[in-house]
Amino acid sequence: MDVKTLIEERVQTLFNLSLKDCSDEQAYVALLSVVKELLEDKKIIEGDRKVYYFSAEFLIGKLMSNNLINLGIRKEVKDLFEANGKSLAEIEEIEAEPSLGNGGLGRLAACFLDSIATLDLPGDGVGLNYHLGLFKQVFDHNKQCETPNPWIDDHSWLIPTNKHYTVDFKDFSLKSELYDLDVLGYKGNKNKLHLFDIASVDEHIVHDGIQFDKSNILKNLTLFLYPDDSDEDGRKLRIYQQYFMVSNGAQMILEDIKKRGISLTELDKHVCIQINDTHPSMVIPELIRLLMQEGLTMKQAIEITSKTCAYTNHTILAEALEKWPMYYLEEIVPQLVPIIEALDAVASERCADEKVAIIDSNKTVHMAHMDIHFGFSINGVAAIHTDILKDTELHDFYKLYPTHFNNKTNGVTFRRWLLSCNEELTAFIDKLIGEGYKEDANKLEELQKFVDDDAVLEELLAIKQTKKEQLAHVIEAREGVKLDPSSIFDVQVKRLHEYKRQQMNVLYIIYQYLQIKAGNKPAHPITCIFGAKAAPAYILAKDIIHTILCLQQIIDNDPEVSPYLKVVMVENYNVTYAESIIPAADFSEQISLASKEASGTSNMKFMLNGAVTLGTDDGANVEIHEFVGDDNIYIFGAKADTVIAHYQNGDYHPQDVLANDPELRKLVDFIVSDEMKAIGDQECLYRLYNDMTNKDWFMALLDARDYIQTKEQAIADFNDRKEWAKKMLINISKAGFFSSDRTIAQYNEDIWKLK
Ligand code: CRA
Repeated sequence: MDVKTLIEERVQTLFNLSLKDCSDEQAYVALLSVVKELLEDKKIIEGDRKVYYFSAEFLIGKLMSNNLINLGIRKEVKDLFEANGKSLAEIEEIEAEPSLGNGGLGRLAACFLDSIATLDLPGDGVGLNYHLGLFKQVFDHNKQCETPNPWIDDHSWLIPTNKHYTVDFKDFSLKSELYDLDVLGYKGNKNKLHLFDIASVDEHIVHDGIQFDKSNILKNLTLFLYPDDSDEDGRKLRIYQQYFMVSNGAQMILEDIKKRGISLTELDKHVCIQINDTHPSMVIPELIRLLMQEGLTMKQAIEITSKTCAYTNHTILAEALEKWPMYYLEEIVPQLVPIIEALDAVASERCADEKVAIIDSNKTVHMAHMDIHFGFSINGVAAIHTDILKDTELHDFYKLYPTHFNNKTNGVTFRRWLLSCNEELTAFIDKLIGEGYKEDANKLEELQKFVDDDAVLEELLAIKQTKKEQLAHVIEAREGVKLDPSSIFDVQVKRLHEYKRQQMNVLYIIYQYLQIKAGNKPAHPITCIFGAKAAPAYILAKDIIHTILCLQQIIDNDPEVSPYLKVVMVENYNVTYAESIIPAADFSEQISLASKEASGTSNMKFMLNGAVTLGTDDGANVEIHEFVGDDNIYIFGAKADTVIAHYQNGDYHPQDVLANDPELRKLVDFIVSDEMKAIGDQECLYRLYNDMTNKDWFMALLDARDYIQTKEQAIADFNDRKEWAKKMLINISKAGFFSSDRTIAQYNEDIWKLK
């Protein structure tokens, strides 16, 4: 039966209505039930060897659109709805977005699953089924507040399974429940994302935003992703979560191996476990423990585990390289302690230097160190990041295991970040070069032959304009803010963190505001769009949000300024929001302090959608720069080696910068000006001001001057529409390398070696 008839009949059976007469909600429910069945019928990708991607985060986003694309039926379904007076886009809106991730790392995991299936490789995800996700952001009095983000209802994509495992903690045991999601490859077969849960989780214990009793593990284990770990109970809960995830995953893997009649001594020939950052690191001692329970010696178990596990590092920020006090582990998972001690002993035989110890002299366990000593591969996520790991951050490990280090520059799935979110651009590319690029993204290069074709350049500009108008509608409906789609859409969307330097963008806005007040209008009106969540306990990040929202208000209320400058920070930025913001961007803000952004992935999505990068020589910006050349990107700021030297010498002082640049001082002073204090919270504003002028750990003032000048240049260049359209075209044509299909092919070639 064809899909149209299936959907029509389903509406009839479920609601006794015709498609024309049913509501959008009913249409969604019927569509979901049909699509789930179509997925169920798909073959599971099989192979003798399989990868398991262990990750605390899978920021999957809404799934309907992508499933329709990968099933190859989106057009049919769209036409069917249209013929019945409905809009597929509006129906897709109904789906709740799971917020099972923070940012790049979680979204990367989701892109990877899509590409693994698309390349027809056997590979499943292993994670947790957080009921309330990260949190939902709401703004109140220009401040971020956190509320729960429930997403599981009667109409979710989760498939209950009958699988259960027992996970032992020191004082109690938990029985897990496993839910699966089908992950379908593009026009292909499927893998699974396994999300573990427990039945006793109780959403009613949450009160006053996202507060809950962090010690009540039976009721809270899978409530939230990364519950606030600013206190000890929060940190311990994280260990409970992490161990629960990896123990379930390891048990599932071993069960499968035994079922296949494979000897556990051959595990490494059939399984590869990719450890996504340090959150799943306990899988190493857990796997060793389980193998020993099955009768292997410790020596054998260590050797096999080491040949099975591979680790990806996503950051050099110390705060994210997890270290746990040994007494936490003794209190929660004492069964792992003797194993970790044994691993530490083996490691110190290989090298006695405390710098590479698993357990340091304070009895703190360094999770990343365990991964590196007892994994067969360690990779960074962009060329410059991997170089910094080898040369600086992990240099001592690199000396020990030079052949284990490798780079895998991140990528993004074009199914979501082009085909699904930008139908107009997709259709235009199809017309120009055919559809081959959908299977081989490098074919986007063929677009280059149109670089002097006026009609093509004009159409590109027209598509961008359409996407800007669509975004303006979305933002007006959701935020009540009216944007001018003929202004430049300058976008910085990513987690709020000092190293990403949203505060430097704030200085630019103040600069432009003061210029306009002084009668100097910008070369072109500009709209600065922000989207970012701050970690609930990250005070300074929340202060930056507060500052942005206050500036937004001041500018909105100033008729002298608002025709030329507009600021909007969207509430609850998430994958769905990104899907309408990114296609509409003119400028892509990638302004992290060089050396600190391991890769970045929104930079790739923006480029693919024809935005031009304004960025530092950091993360994957470096590679983007190499691909597009100097003329099609705006690079500014201190280079990574200069920054690293500043940290090593301790010779960066924001006061020195301010002493030499009185104009810059005026910009910073504006944060605590009367205008700002009249509407803002003085404590927040002063905290940010004091930090920026006295500490400025991520050196926003160091690059601010160069940043402002570079952005002014970009604004001026924007006015030459034809030249700008060429930059857009070149960016799109060079984006092929940043497909996650390429990244995954490289993981497979060098690390996983499936098929
Ligand atoms: N924050 C890096 O900072 C990178 C992603 C995915 C991050 C990004 O630059 O693109 O990982 N690191 O590799 C991270 O989460 C714990 O470290 C990120 O998302």
